[in-house]
Amino acid sequence: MRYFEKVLVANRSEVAIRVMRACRELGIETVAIYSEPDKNALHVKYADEAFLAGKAHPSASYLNMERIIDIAEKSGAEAIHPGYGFLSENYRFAKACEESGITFIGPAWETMKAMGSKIGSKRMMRDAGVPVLPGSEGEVKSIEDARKIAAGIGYPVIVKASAGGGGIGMEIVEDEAGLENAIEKGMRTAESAFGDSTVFIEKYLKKPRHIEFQILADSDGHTVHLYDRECSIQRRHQKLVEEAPCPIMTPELRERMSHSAVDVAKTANYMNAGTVEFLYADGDYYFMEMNTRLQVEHTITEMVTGIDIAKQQIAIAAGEPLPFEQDDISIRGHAIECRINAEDPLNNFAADPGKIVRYRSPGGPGIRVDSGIHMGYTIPPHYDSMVSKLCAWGRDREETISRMRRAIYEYVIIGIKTTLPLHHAIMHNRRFMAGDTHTHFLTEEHIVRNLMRYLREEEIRMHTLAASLRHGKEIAAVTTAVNVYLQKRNR
Ligand code: MV4
Repeated sequence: MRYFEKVLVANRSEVAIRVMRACRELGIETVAIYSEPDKNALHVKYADEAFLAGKAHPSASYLNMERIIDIAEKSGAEAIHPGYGFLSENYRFAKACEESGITFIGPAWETMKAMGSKIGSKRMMRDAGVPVLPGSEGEVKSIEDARKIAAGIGYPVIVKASAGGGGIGMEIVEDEAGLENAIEKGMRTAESAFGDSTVFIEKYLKKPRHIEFQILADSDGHTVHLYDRECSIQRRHQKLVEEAPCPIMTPELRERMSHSAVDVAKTANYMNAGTVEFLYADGDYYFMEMNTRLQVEHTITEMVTGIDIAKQQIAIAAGEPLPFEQDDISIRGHAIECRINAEDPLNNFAADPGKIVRYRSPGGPGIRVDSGIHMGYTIPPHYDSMVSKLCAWGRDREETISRMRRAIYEYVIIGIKTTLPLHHAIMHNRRFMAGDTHTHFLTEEHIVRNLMRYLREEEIRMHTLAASLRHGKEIAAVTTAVNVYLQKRNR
């Protein structure tokens, strides 16, 4: 089945390639768009056709709706896949596609709009019987109102922006004395970030886990889940490590949570691949939000279910019914994803774009690498720092961790600093090995502060070499830099 003749992929880097791979398997021609600094990027080379969308700034290129729709029309693409980030959750873009007679590979724009409001989606799901955290009934209208609600649910509480995302506008409140300030600060931040100052409050969970369910729903409303993922290991609301399934999942909890996840999708009239996010603490779970896009971490669900989620998205958008029932879907083994970012974990994760002077990608049993980089490639500084996703599959969690460690050992990226050393440390942390993670895992385990202690000389040498080669230092200077690092560690 071809579904479409030609699809435009409105994204860049690894996810653009991921989507084009699905198209190529389906015999669909691909159209890439690119910004000026991306003219030599891998996704441009991979596509059958590529068009310049505009200058480096996303608003001129990857967020330039008019231009993208124009390119789709000119190239004869019948559908647009938005990937993740950029326009993927922008209902105005989905609506504009529809109005131009182009299929947006995603849910109906009305669903995207409804799920974009945290207050609206929370209310909708509560009314449908899905567990949500106790809190304000919608928007906080006055400080008196907020005081009453907070006193009712008990401190600590959290102030959240309804239009929010990425933790922006979130304020934790320990007691009544801090409430007024937190609401004002949350409203101000939300207004400047989203142009919408609407905030709500709810009970704050101190160390929740982030557990999410992958959903697939076709245009007839046939909805299935593809099991769960654990995504608790993150830094400043950026996920770093994800795994499938969640290591603490039990058959009873999965029964309840998956049922809720499917209820969420059905309540939202959902069509497409999607993710239902929950917070979990002490045996209870609560609906957080629904992501209406293909997610970065879809790969690990593909590894344990054997289902190609990107291909399913395309089939669903073409109006095809899902080719399986819930009972046909099972999981086998365990998968982990490490996000490789061009960042220096030893320098507060400062972005470190630049030229890759040596590159060797891992391989062998159970390894999948989805990346947008290669030897000699220069990472432009204008975009997200995630450059590669290293995924491992094993028959059980232990084998998966050992394969991930082995793949990290094999992975050579020289010329930029990356999060590889951090992943080495996480994969050797005792609590991680025990599956004992939560949203404050990295800070509580002091992984970053103690990074040196986790690293073998080889990793430190590689990490140091990365920067040294980039700056064209002499070998003697590199050796000195390595020695400085090793001395620091041994202190
Ligand atoms: C929370 C919470 C605790 N209690 N809500 C962070 C981003 C946004 N999607 C929701 N977030 C949280 N909401 C209540 N009521 C803790 C977090 C949170 C978090 C959630 C998921 C993954 C990582 C996190 C890290 C810090 C805080």
